[in-house]
Amino acid sequence: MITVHHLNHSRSQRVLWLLEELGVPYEIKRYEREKSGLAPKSLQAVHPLGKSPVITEGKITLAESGAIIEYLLERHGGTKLAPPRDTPERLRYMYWMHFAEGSAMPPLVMKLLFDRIETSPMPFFAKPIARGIAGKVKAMYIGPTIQRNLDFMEASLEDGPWFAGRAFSAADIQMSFPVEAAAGRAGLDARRPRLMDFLDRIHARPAYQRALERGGPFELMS
Ligand SMILES: N[C@@H](CCC(=O)N[C@@H](CS)C(=O)NCC(=O)O)C(=O)O
Repeated sequence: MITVHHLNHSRSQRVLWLLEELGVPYEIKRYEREKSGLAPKSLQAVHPLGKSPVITEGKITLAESGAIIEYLLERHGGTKLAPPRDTPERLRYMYWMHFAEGSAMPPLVMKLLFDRIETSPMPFFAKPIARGIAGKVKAMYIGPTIQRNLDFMEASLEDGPWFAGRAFSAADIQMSFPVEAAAGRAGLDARRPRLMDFLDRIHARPAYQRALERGGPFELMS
């Protein structure tokens, strides 16, 4: 049996969704974020990095959502949710599978952290310095990088309704997290209609809704 070590409001929602799309049975072990937003220490007993998602199946323990998705497709997916090898769609699929965590998420996580620096309580004399530095990093690097990524993602959906092209694939599941995060905390809105339509279409999928029912509330931190 597959166990998904599921942290509330987190990337492990994608794994639940994938398993629902595949129709593969699984159980959930739940972990609640601490006040700080960090995962509880108990997750480190499952995997040394203590991040979610992690899955266990028999003797296998696997972290990192991209690796988990590839593993689950190889072992339980058959030919589902990945375009055939040696096709242009497969190359697009690979690209977006890696882009999600390699390029899209880092500036979105940086934005979350630097936004917090700006609003965190601190001694009055430190405030202008901390806010000044945070504002500069956001203006020089984080904001423009997020906007360029979003423009690129929006343009790529011109070639097909899904990230790998005409067919829905696991790349859409992997890309859902940065798109949801950008809508939640980085200004993604109706000015990028293809990405907003992507969100509407994934939210309407029965497997997405089943995963929400099993996983519980899913709101990305701001
Ligand atoms: N690149 C990793 C990122 C894992 C990660 O940072 N997960 C977050 C949840 S969205 C987490 O566990 N945060 C709590 C913490 O860092 O303590 C993946 O895709 O699995």
